[in-house]
Amino acid sequence: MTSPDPAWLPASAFRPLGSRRVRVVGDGPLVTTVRDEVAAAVAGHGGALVEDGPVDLELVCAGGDGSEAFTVERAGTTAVRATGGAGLLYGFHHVVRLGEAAFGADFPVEHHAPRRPVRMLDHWDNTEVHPVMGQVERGYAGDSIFYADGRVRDDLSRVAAYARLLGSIGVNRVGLNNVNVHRAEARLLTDLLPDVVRLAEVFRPHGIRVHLSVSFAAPVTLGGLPTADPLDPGVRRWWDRATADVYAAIPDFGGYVVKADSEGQPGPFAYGRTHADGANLLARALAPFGGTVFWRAFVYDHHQDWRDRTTDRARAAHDHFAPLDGAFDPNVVLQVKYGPMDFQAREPVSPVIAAMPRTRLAVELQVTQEYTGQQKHVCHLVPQWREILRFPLAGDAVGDLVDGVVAVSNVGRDRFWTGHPLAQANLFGFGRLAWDDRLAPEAVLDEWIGLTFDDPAVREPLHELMDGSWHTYERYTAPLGVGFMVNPAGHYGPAVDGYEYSRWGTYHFADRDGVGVDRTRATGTGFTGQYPAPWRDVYESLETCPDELLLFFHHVPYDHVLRSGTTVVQHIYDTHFAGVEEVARMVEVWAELEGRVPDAVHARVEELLAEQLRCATEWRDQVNTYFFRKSGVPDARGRRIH
Ligand code: GCV
Repeated sequence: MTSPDPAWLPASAFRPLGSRRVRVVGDGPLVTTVRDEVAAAVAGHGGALVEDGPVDLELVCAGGDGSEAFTVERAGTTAVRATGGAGLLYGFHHVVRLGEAAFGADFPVEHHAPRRPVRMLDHWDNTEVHPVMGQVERGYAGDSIFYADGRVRDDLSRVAAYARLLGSIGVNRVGLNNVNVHRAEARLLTDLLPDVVRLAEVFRPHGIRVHLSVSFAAPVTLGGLPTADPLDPGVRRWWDRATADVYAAIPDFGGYVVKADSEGQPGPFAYGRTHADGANLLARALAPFGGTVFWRAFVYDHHQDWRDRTTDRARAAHDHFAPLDGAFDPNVVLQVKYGPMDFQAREPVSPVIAAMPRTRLAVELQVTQEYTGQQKHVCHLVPQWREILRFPLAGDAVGDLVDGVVAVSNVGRDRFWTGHPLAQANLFGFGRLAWDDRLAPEAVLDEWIGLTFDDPAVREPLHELMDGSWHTYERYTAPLGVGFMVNPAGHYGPAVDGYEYSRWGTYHFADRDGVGVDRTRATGTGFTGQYPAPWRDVYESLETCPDELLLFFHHVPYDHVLRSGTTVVQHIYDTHFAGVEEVARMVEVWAELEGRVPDAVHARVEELLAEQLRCATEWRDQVNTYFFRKSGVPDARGRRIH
């Protein structure tokens, strides 16, 4: 096969509509986008965008009410109907995804609507390269597609392709800069605003509103005021004015994203104020314009003393935020990481999501694979997100308790956009699940494969390679939910004790007798008490705690017998051997795909799988050796441990 375009389009590469005749009815900017999309999809394939006469596909927008819903049916003609431009756009992309199935047998009217209004990607992009965090913090796909040399790039063609992709999967908000806001990036709010206007223009035609991450200290650092106290009238005036200026330039600006009092970022605590005081300050500046503040709940003590077993980082978000339920303005969305720690391959769902019924919430996922192989490893995360979003936390599932799903994006200027070409499936799958978390992960992956590769014979091997890859990753890394064990420097590769005596609050407490963190109410940090019934008791008890989370909640001896019937230490050995074998099998499966996928894609994935196998082997050997040395317990099957 020939090499792909150097800028290989992300998934859903807009399959053409072939020789179909299509009519688009309606007015408005997003209807214009649909017309442009249709024109591009039929051009050169014998199809046509027509005004009259018989058609194969009719796309009708009956109004301009902002609705994102649409209906689709087929009775001789395929018809998509919406009352808002966004609905029509989503309906059009739905038909593209259906492909031939949209034009086969007749089918009755189907109603489609997103399950929640907020579907957002946050970019941790810096406008310039920072010595410690690079240009994209936790970015594994090259430089930022937005910025170069401290400003927005002149050539935004990649951003245009990206916006188109996001529109096609239903993402409707984008955060344009890193939540860690440094001096340079803070200026996006003020003198770099004309640059932000250009980005907003590129996203707007795809139904996407842009957001800026702002520094809580901006009134001081940008405005020269003596304080950023949220109750100070001068501070309030500063935010009101800055916000009005943004809306004068970008009338559909989405609002702010704020990381406050977290990992060194400034916040209301410095003034003895609460996070509700801080969030409401910004919310009130945004409210007259219909803007929203996304206030992150990732607040914890990052200068912890490892000797102190009573401080538990997992407790922090709930301790800080649950007492504030009901105190936030209606245009505040509290953005909560899915787990109580930090985007690990396995964590329980954050109890904050059940604790704040009077607060608008969004759950935050990580598409960028910081702790899941950094886009060097195949780790298809859609099954994890599905599990999180459908987890029955408080009667209702997590997805039903939140207004929004937010994720950290994984794209950059890499030839394949996501470093690992198969990591595009995570980006695509995020959008699809954010739209409807009841979709089956295999079905979502199947859509991605169909939209991305030409040869139908790749489907089965790709499913074999990707469907279970999150579990594979989990098997060869930190065991039984204990988390971390990564290199502190970059979070890639094993360092079992890397974080053990650090200030970050991420410990496993392994000694000669056992391992795990006691978070019970009876003898530990009491974290289990933050959960509603039944989870507070399910997690509290050794008998009922699920195996995969055992070491997150309990410190147990190595010979503790899991619900699966095997001991903890034997489970560690078994899963680590199995994980590496599974990666070796991935290498074989991929080898069979040579010639069936574009050569450059094949070469890149082949190279990365070799690295995944090397790294998984290193994980296996370090973890197994570590626990063998600590416990002195040999592998029951006599395999080689170093
Ligand atoms: C952007 C983790 C990451 C940081 C990230 C932080 C956050 O700690 O390592 O890179 O900061 O989470 O979510 O704010």
